Amino acid sequence: MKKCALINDLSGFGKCSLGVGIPIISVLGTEAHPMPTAVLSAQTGYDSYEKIDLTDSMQPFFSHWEKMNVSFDGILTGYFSAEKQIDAVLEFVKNTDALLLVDPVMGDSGERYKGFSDSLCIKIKELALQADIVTPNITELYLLTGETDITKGAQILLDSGIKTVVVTGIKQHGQIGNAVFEKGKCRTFFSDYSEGSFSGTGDIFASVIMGKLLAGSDVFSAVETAGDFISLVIRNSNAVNRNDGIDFEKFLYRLGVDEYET
Ligand code: PXL
Repeated sequence: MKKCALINDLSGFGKCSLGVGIPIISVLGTEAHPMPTAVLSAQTGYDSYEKIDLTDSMQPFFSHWEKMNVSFDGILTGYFSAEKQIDAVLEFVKNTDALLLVDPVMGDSGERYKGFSDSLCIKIKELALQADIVTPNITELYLLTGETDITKGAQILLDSGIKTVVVTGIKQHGQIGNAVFEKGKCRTFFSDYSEGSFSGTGDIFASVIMGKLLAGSDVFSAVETAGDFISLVIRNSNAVNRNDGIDFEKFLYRLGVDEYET
């Protein structure tokens, strides 16, 4: 089977990060290998949370993976809480030809998440510039490029050498779009929009894209599937608190690969 390293936190509540990445990559037919950046009682959007930081474990964990002689087809990164974590990842990705998808988790709805200092955002940008694909929302695109114009912001990232830029959460005419930019190409895929913004949708989006790409899809159909999946799940979720996340579990089977022999 193909292998994907998932570098992200594990949050007890808030259905996000590894909590969504592992099942989604798995249901799409790839082995998920988690490298936790932190363990939290709940994601940071809640009023309070407890956190165990795993910064100092990451480099030894990567070294151990190297000793095990494992190699990865994909590497998906998400939430980081310290610059040193990203230094460990930069070292790890140096010696791999895996597909690198960096979800530059920094903020949403015009605001940075708690704890995202200027220096952490600069380090996240350094990692993003090594990626094959990045999936910023509009807030993160601005934090990466200083641009509020989506096309101009995406172009800056393409010009820095990133092959594919997927800008998420573009609201237009009552729909929500995700725009794929590659050199000389731009296609936006719209899905039905339900009011609100929910924990973990960015993580679900990036995980579906990685899983679909490793299963052989092109990036355009991967983005279309990811957007339609999130739209379907939100319409069928009963979220009272945005921090709780959405009920992706009920629809995981829709992503499933059904071509295996029984
Ligand atoms: O879904 C993004 C995310 C991931 N991990 C943690 C977070 C957030 C957003 O707030 O707090 C811990």
